[in-house]
Amino acid sequence: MTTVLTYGTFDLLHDGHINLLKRAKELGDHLIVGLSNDNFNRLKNKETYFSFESRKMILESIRYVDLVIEESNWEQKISDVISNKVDIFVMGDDWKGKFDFLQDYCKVVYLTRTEGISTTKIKQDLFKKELA
Ligand code: C2G
Repeated sequence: MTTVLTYGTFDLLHDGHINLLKRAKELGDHLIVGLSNDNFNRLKNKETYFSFESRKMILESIRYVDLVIEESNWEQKISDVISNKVDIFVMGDDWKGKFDFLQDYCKVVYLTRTEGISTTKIKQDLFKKELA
């Protein structure tokens, strides 16, 4: 069995997130998502609309996702890779190079981001609509 691991906030879920999860799953048989908890999002300067519990429930309903674990800090990736026997670590290429240190433990793959969509863009577009 090939286990794949990725991380993210996955707030206001959109097709860019799904494209990433779909392609990550296609690299193996078992996809684990490290979901940023509310505290860690504050560390990442990310204001989320949905709580960790809501974002977790939403992710667990996606056919590509087999397990959701909690992401609470920047330092947990090596132990997550080891304890979950991860074969492939995947992130969108906005993170290209940032996680190459994991190559000592598993394959590292950066997938192209989906253009034209982001949680920030959704919020900005909705705000503009509100003003119109
Ligand atoms: N993504 C994408 N295309 C988009 C938007 C996001 O492929 N248009 C990908 C990102 O590259 C990331 C994943 O979807 O791989 C989740 O994106 P975010 O929720 O924004 O995650 P991020 O805040 O980048 O968290 O420790 C790593 C961090 O937790 C990554």
